[in-house]
This record gives sequence, structure tokens and C-alpha cells, in this order.
Amino acid sequence: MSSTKRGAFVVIEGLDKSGKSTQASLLHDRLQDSQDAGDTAPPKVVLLKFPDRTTAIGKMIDAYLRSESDLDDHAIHLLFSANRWELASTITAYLTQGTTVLADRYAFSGIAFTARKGLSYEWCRAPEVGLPAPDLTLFLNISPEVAAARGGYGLERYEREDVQTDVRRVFDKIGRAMQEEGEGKWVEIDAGKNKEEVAEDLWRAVEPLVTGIHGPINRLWETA
Ligand code: DGP
Repeated sequence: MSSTKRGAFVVIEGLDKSGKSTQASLLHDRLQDSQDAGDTAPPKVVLLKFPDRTTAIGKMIDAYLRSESDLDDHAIHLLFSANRWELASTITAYLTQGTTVLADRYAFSGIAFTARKGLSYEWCRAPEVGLPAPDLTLFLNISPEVAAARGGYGLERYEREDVQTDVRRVFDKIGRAMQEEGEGKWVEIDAGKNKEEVAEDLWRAVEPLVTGIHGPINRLWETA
């Protein structure tokens, strides 16, 4: 039996105001344009966004982020994780049918935003173990000061420079651990450059994966 090709799973992570959502959207369009004209199904690429605020769990997360509700730190962590798990089988199905899956945030945000509250790294990681593993994670690196200078933060719960500084420290730890553990490729992109340059750097990292991947879909930290 010939080994079949599957789609690539690419995650974009970064601090708030790193340009992550803009770049995810640009990358999505570029991946879409790289598809053969007239080829409609299955889609060449899909863009998912975490948290997905449209589901029942996502609505609870949304209320929490907008400070309309308060939840125990452990409880909200598990809701964010559950919000990824509710899309896990969808991600797997897309990859299997050859669709590239692009995710705006993933398990790494989950760890970074809760570990900064003082909960242990291992506890934060535990509910993410076994999720579909990205083949490539692109971390948009920007200093919290530069991020803050980009028109200021919004009003949501974590949109503060002190929070982002702590979160960045945990992201650095995750990036180092990912590289040491060989858990899929983690690439840092300088997000302080202008929009076009960042888009180009992202494309250079993603382009080799566009044609698909031979091999199984890995599971995050399953052997750790
Ligand atoms: P966004 O929609 O990308 O702006 O994300 C909303 C906020 O939620 C942002 O401040 C980052 C934070 N966030 C994203 N994912 C998680 C997660 O899994 N856990 C926690 N605690 N926060 C998260």
C-alpha cells in the first residue's frame, strides 16, 4: 500500500498585538491562492481560531475574557482546553483528507496564559496531552513594550503589559522545551518587522509543507 499524503497542521502563536490574527489571515489567503484553479473540494486550507467563541464552551470563555463572569483559574484553563478538544476530531478529519489546517493560537497559549498565574507547568500541560500535534508552530515574537505601543491593548482580561511580559516568559520556556523534546518544529518569527516582511518570513517557513506530509498525525506530548 502506498503511503498516503495528508495535510499539514500549522499553528501561529504569539502575544496579544503581535499581529497574529492579521498574519494568520494573510497566510490563509496565500495558501488558498497556491491551490489549483477550479479545485473546490476538499478545501486546500482552513483557518481555525482558538478560542472558538461560537461553541457553548466558547461562549463561557468569551464571557470570562470580557470580565462578565469570574471562574476559578483551574476551571477556565480546562474550558480553554475543552474548546480545543471539541475541534480535535475536526482537525484530524481535515488533515486526513489532505487539507492544510492553520490555527490561530493552540495548546501553547493555554499553557502560557495559565502558568503565568502560578499554576504548575505540568498541570497546565496535562489536559493538552494527546491533542493533534502541529507539524510547525510559528511564534510571532515581539516585546510586550512594542506590542503595547501598537495602538494600545483592548479591554479584555489579559490585555495588559505586565500579563503579556509574564506570558512571553512562559512561551520562551515552551519553545525551548519543544525544541529539546523534538515535539514538532517551533520557529520564532520577528514580528517587530513590517507586515509584508513578517508575511514573507512566515511564507518561507510554511511553503515546504504546502504540498502535504507523508506520515501519521502526531499527538502532543503523548510519549512525554
Ligand atoms: P484572542 O481571541 O486570540 O485575542 O485570544 C483571547 C485571549 O485569550 C488572549 O488574551 C489570549 C487568551 N487565551 C487564548 N487561549 C488561551 C488559553 O488556552 N488559556 C488561557 N488562559 N488564555 C488563552
